[in-house]
Amino acid sequence: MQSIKYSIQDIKERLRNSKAVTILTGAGISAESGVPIFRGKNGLWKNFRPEDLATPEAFKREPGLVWEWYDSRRQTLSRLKPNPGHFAIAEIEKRVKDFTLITQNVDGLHQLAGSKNIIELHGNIWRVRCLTCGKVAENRDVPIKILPFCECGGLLRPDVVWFGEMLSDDNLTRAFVASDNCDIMFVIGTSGVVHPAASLALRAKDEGASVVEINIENTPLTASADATFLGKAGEILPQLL
Ligand code: BV8
Ligand code: ZN
Repeated sequence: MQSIKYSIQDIKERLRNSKAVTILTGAGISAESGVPIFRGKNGLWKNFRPEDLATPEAFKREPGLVWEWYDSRRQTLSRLKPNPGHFAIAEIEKRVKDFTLITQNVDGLHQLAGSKNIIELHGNIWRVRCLTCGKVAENRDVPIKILPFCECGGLLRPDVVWFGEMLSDDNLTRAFVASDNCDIMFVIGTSGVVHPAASLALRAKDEGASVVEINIENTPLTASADATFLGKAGEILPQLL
């Protein structure tokens, strides 16, 4: 496997000599597990785009419709498993002194694959949060009763970050620290359009890290990456071990 300037061997060498490694993943790392990506042909659900439903306004207006979308994603996810790309990332974490995984995904597949130090920038689809008392709890009901309510009687929402919502300060700070202090950052399976996640690779680069992109196509991040490996994450990542 060859990127323009570097071979997998070169990257393996860099990885071996790195003290601090940060990995940023997007929906593409879960594609080979069968999880639909957001911005592909099958990114629509009942002709709705994620940007139409993953918003506080949509939930306020039609909580039932938004919960139907999340319930259908949870039902699909409950039958899916991590793929070799997730497992390779969990293995890299074991071999590196200082490792951080930053994921935009809400599917929980990195945890299932054994990753430990994970920053879930956009939350987790298996957690719910009460709009009244704020209680956050894990909820694995498949299907989930629509509409779901808290013991306090408050309406439950998915504990994810919607468009137009702030990411948690704590997660964002941890993600900035992990981007600023790594020797190498891998950016895997993300279209690089959603901010502030998309800016993390530029931060890492500005702080002197090597940025290695793994994607099946070029993205807005390709121009600033030191190396881009075009191909499936589930096939490329195991070659780094
Ligand atoms: C915020 C959780 C401050 C919910 C998600 C105009 C310009 C710039 C920014 C904005 C703008 N207008 C608004 C904004 C801000 C907005 C934003 O970035 N919008 C974008 C769409 C332009 N961001 C926000 O609102 C964020 N908050 O900014 O707060 C603020 C506050 C108030 C007002 C303004 C700002 C919150 C963003 C979080 C949204 N929540 N998800 C849920 O999942 O239900 S985002 C959603 O997109 C997912 O989390 C997903 O992970 C994420 C990013 O998408 P990707 O992961 O990259 O997935 P995608 O399908 O796009 O790409 C998949 C890639 O994989 C592709 O490149 C494909 O080639 C590749 N691939 C496929 N198969 C493989 C593969 N690669 C390797 N191997 C394979 N096998
Ligand atoms: Zn409550």
